Amino acid sequence: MRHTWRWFGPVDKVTLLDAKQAGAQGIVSALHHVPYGVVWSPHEITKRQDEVRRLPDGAATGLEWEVVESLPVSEAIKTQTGDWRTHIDNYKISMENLASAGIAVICYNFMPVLDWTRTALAWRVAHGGTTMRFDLHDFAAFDIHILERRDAAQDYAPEVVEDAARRFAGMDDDAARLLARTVNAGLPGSKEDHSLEGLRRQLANYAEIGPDRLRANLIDFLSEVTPLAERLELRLCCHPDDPPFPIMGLPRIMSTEADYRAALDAVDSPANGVTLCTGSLGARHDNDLPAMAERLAPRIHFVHLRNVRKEGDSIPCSFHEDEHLGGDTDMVAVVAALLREEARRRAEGRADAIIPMRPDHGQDILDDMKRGAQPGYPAIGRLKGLAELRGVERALTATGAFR
Ligand code: CS2
Ligand code: MN
Repeated sequence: MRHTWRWFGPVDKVTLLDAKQAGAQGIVSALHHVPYGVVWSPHEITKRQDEVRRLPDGAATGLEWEVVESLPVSEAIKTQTGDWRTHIDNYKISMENLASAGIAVICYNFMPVLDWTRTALAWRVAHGGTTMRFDLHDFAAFDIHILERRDAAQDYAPEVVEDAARRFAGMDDDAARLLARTVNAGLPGSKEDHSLEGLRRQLANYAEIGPDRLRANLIDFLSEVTPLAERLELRLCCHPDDPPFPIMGLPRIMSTEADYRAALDAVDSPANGVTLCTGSLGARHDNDLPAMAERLAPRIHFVHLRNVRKEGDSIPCSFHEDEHLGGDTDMVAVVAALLREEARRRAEGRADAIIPMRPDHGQDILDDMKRGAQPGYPAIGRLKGLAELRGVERALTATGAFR
């Protein structure tokens, strides 16, 4: 596998040299400052490539921008409203510009309104570090009592509703505000409006859009962009929903293997592929990650390796982000499945025989707490994850045990 590292650009508190020292071979990045729906110009793309290649003092990093994460799909495209046709045209132009710049792997997601959602960004772990957590009861407290979404209570089991009321009653204004901010956080540049009112407005856009309609919109989008991707030899890869179940009454269509199968079969092209994110998908007990890695393998273009520990087998459930080799997913089995796929691709002489992966998220450990990096993207926590994953890969390869 190719060991990549997400870098948020020059604003990232974790530097390219940090990434190098952590063992990164390539960089995953995006133009977070470009608003959704707007073309990524050749100039902006080249600028980011240069930023990855050279430090401010001119020294070479030896790193290249290898994967785009994400080329965002706008809300207009997801809902097929407003300027959505222009946004699709712009998406295609961005794809052409990326292909001309020599970047071939493009990750995106089709989550309505919010990217990943958590209720705590710095939940204390027994070892004294912190990690991100999704607590279903806190989330219900937010949904029912802070957001005050109509009929929200119907979406939770009675005991969750009861406990959510108790928790909300015990929150002062600051705690309620912090919870709202955390739920509504998103990635840099992912949203312009982080207010509760803004969130309510965006949710209202989905009043008439259920999962079938959203899936149809995804397939329309893929039908538009995939033929071009194929021509340009680009690999599009959809990231799963995180968490992988409906929240806030929003439709979710990328949460299970069946969801992926539907999207892959609807537009049956090698350019239409998967970002296998074991952490996102791992928050459902019915997602068997090693089996999914095996069965989806030919269309996996990008891999996020991280692990979550679920609290119970309900869907939805609470979970937290565990160490990369901890948690509920058998990471060794996942890596073995990916190595088998790489071996098959090598045998077929495929150009994409090396699959890019990155350690997705890390716990905040040691000096991470002092640095204040992007939530989920600390230097040392990810370094540790990558080191462990490289060890697994090396051991499986050296012994041939992955076969
Ligand atoms: C990422 C996602 O930080 C993360 O959890 O894996 O946010 C991912 O970048 C997007 O969903 C991809 O479009
Ligand atoms: Mn991910």
